Order: sequence, then structure tokens, then C-alpha cells
Amino acid sequence: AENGYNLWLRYLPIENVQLRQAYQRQLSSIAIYKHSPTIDAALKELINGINQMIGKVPNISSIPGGAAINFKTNRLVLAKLDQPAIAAQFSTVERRQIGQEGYLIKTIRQNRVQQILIAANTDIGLLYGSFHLLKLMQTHQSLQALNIQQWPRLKLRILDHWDNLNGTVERGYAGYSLWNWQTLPGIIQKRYIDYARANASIGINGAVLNNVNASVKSLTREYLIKTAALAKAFKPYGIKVYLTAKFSAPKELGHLKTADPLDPAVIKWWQDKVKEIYHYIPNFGGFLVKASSEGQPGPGDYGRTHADGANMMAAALKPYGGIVMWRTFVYENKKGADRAKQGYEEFKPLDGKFADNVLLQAKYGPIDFQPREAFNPLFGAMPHTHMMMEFQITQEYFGFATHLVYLGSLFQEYLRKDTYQKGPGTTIAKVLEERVNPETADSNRLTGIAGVANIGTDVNWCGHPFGQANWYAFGRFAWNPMSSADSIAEDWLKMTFTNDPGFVNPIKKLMLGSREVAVNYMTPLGLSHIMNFATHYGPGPWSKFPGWDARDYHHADSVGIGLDRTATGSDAVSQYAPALAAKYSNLKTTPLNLILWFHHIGWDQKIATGETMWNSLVHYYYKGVKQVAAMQQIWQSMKGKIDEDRFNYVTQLLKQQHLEAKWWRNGCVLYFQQYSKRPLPKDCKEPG
Ligand code: GCW
Repeated sequence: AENGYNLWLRYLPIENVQLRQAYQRQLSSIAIYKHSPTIDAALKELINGINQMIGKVPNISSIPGGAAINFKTNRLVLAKLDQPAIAAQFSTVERRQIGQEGYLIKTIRQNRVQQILIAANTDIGLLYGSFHLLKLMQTHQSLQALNIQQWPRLKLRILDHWDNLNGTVERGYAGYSLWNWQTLPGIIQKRYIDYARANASIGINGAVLNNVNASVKSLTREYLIKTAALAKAFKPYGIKVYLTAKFSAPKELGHLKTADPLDPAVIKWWQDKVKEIYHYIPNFGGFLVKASSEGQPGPGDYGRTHADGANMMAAALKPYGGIVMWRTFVYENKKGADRAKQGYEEFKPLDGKFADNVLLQAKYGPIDFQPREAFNPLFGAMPHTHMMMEFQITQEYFGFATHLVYLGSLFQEYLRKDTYQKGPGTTIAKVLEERVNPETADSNRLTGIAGVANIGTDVNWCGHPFGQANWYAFGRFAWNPMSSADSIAEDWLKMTFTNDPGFVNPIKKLMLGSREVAVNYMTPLGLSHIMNFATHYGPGPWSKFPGWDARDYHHADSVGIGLDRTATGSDAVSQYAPALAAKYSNLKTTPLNLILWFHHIGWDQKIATGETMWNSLVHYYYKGVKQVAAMQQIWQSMKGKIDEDRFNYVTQLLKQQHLEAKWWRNGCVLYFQQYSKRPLPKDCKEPG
């Protein structure tokens, strides 16, 4: 039975006879120069994948160092570019531009003999290249005339696990934590290796193992030894391990009186702790820190700045090559304060004050992983600071693991947003890649992206079979932020389900529309943060708790709805480049999908839809529900094209999603109607 455990690493037999025979001719043998744990991982994957796809185990041979290319037989060659014979097949530019993690794949021939070269400067490049070759086969492409140059545009491509040491996962909807702390370090489960394979197949090279709402226990010797075992298991796959660091650790673990980042005893404590960490975990990546945010301790407790805190930790890590990822997610629920402005207000003045091994990790929007927000104005406002993006792969605000929401569209939307930092065309992708100042040497660029993982112990890892696509898409966008959501969805569908275009084409379309569908039935037209306050599941525009009121996020009243973030309101627009501030200040030039983010709009006012605000709002909610019904129909017509297990499971999930889309629609429409006091448009009378 197909249970989804193999993710996109399914190596189904190639049924097309011609293609299968071509692959058999090309891949009957594999040659390497030298073994290493990473090369062995690549070989294992290739042998297994090729055997499953073409029914033949390739034989493995080794080539003596320094030898010329031997054209006796067809074969696949995995080789580092320090072999002169291999290097000679490529230009200097090609060899240089792939850097430390990229690879080159090329079909070369002499007379009738054909060889496929996978070449790289490093072992990890060869592993990444091997996964690329397998992907070509999984998606049924010809290997006849390959000429591929691939390299990652961002250095740190990281999954953040919000995993607690007791096995629960904050905002995790796919079971429990993968890390079995009780049986570590002795037991290395196969699942850890499969996790590493999946990540390596998409170029993810880092994992923060524990929750940003951190427990200091993860920094104790006992847990460092366990973490070291995981780090060692992941190493052949190019994955570094990171830990979150609770700012109060010197007090809690070190029994110091303070955690003040400028206190010499505190500085010493972190230096010693870091030394201990590297003793156990020589390839440790560094710390991720949530400080002075949502009750977490931080430098603010001692009247110090974020820069004081981050730099102190960064100095301790520096001698070992470690880094600090310092989050910008900070806010206070002060009455009348616009939460969207707070991160920028706190961090913008610190631009240029962070050490060179610190990155600021900012969420894509200024509030919190909402279905749609304006982009976070910190991107484009911190030219002298390494900025990394934080996406959320787990669907905290997108119907958990029940709703089908392909996030590739969301990743693409934000990465392509124009910040205007250096005039038009300064996309967030460019800001992240630090291509804004082209004079910066490549090697000085500390760049990165993080995604909050949606992975757990569920048999299919992610809960929803389509949740796997979001993990996959995150990796692909991390590798290249200018990737296309469309082609990523296509690759993923082919690898995960089938190459049948009768399935791939309609379901790709369904995936690409799915995020907007969820926006329509949850938070259309720029609404945000109106979900149930406690669970973040289902509607809750009425939620009200001491110190927190959903009305601060939607501002519905007898006049209209939406937040005025222009100069007459909170003036959040002023945090953007002047060209954008002007655009967002004017309702007519504000993108329709963000009008309620930036403006308070009268119920009877006509908006760009051609209808009044009220009627438009209601129509979006109704449209969202109809769209889910259409998704169900499309899915039903796929019966027989894929395995029954996953077909039936997704059928059930879509049915539930349809019910819940109605719940959102009815809850929100009826709630807002109390303010609008207007009837529903005539075509929106469907009950229940
Ligand atoms: O999205 C919110 C979540 C919290 C989370 C916080 C954060 C880990 O509701 O559960 O805490 O953001 O990103 O720090």
C-alpha cells in the first residue's frame, strides 16, 4: 500500500520501453574516484534508485586518481573537479560559479560511447547532483545531451523545528517530534537518515532541532551528546545542526545572577558553553534566538539592545565558524499600537550594528505567517545587516494538516516582491541574496532562508499528502529564490504521484490556485489575524481576551472595515520605500488583495471589483467555498489515476476542507454583518 512515507523519493519502474532501454544503456555502470561518507550516500541512492526504476543494479568501479577519461564503455561518472581530466570538460567560469555546493552534469561522448558526468568542487555537490539525475529519471527526461549548471543562491537553507524535548511540536500537525531523545544517542533510527535524504535531495543544509520557545535543557551536556549523535548521522548529507539558545541560560544553567549580555561573567559563560558544544559537535552550525518576544527572556530585560545580545553570542561562536540567527518577531499588544509596525521600529535603528556572523531572521510579513500580509518592511530597510527570510511550512494559519494549500505560490509571491530599496527591481530575492550591493564579494555574503517545518512522526511525515509539496517547495525556493512555483509543483507531482499528464496538469492547476482559495474563505482582501485566538484554527473575528482583541486586526464598525495604515491612521506605510508608501496610501493604487490591510473602507464604497465593499467581501467568502467544491470535483475525476490509498485520503481531507471553508464563510460573514447591517447579495443565500 502507498502510505506516502517515501515522499518525492519514489523510484517507480519506468514503463516506457524506449526510455527504460535508453536508461539501461546509459546507467549500467557507475565510476567514482574516491569513497567518502557523502559519496557513499550518493552511490547508495543511485544504486537503489536506478535499480528500482530500470530493474538493474549498476556495477560500481573506481578510477585511479589522475587518470584520463576512459571511453571504453557507457557509464555515469561522479567526480570532483580537482581531477584534471574532469575539470577539462568544463569552463573556468562553470567550475567557479558552482561554488562549494553546486554541481555540473554533462553528457560527453567519444565515437559511440556516451558518459554522463556529475562533477563538483565538493562531495556534497556530487550528492546534490546525484539527486538531480534521479529527478530527471523520475520525471522521465532524456539524459542524451545534458548540460546542467546548478548552485544555491543562498548559503543557509534551514528547517526550523519547533520541537519540544518532551516530543510535542509547537504548531505541529503531523504527529510528534522526529527526535527520540530518550533513545538517543544510542539509537539512530532509519527515519533520521530518510529525513536527511529528503532534505539533501532538495538542498536543505541545516536543521534547528528545537523550539524557538526554548528549553535550556537542550544546552546541557546530556542533550548535547544526544544532539551530537544526530549531527553525526546528518553530516554525510550536508546537514548542519543548530540549536535554539534561551537567553536566560546563564542564570538557569550557570546559576549566575544575571544574563546581561554585557556582564563579563555572562560573556564567559557563553564562551565556555560554546566551547563545550563544539567539543561534542565539531560541525555545529550555531544558535537561533527568540529573545525579548512573547515572554521569552532577552537583552531587553537588562536594558540592552538586540544587537548587544546577538553580538555577545556571535563573538562566542565566531572562533568556531558558528553563526547567530536572531529573530525580529517582536511585538507588544499595546492598545492603539499597530503591531505591524513594531518589528521595524525596534530593528531598523540597529541596522549596521550587528556582527558579521549574525543574520536577522524576519518573517515574510510584519505580523505572523498570515494567509496574506503586506511584505515585512524590514526587507529593504536594512542594507547593512544580513537578512534572512522566515517562512512557515507548517500550516498554523492555513487549516493545519487538513486543508490543501500549496505554499509554493506564497513563497514565490514574497520572494518576488519589490522593496525598491535600490530603486525598482530590488526584489526580496535580491535582498536575501545580497545582490543589492554587487560590489560585495561572494564569499562575504552571509545569506539564508528558514522554514518552520511541517514534519512529524505521521507515517507520511506531513499529515496531509499535499503538505509534502510545501516541504519540497521550500527547499527548491531556498536553493533558488527565483524558482517558479509552477515548475516545482510539476516536478513534485510527477515524483510523488505519477507522470500521467491527465493527472499532473489538472492537479498542478489545482495546487497553484489553492492558496488563493484559502485566502478567499479565510481572510480575503487583506484581512488578517481573525482566526480563533487559542487554536489558530477556524474563524474568530470575535475573539477577545484580556490584552488582545481581534477587532484591533479588522476594525469593523458601523462605517466600514479594515485598518487605516496611511498617514491618517497608523502610518505603517511610511516604513516602505517612498514609491511604495505612495502606492499603498492611495486606495486606487493599493493592490486589491491588500486593501483592508492598508485602508478602512466604508461598507457602501465601490472598490475595484466594481461592487460595494460589503458585497465584495461576502462574494469572496462565497467564492472560496465554491472553489473548494470545484477542487473536490477535480479530485474525484482523478480516480484510478493514482493509488487508492492516497486518493481516498485526499478525498476525505477535501470534504473536511469544504465543511471548514463554510464554517469560515458563515462565521465571518455573519459576524461582519452585525456591523455592516446590510443584506447578503442576492446570489449568496445558500444556507449552512
Ligand atoms: O506564529 C506564532 C505562533 C507561536 C510561535 C510564534 C513565533 C514558536 O503562534 O506558537 O512560537 O509565532 O514565531 O515565535
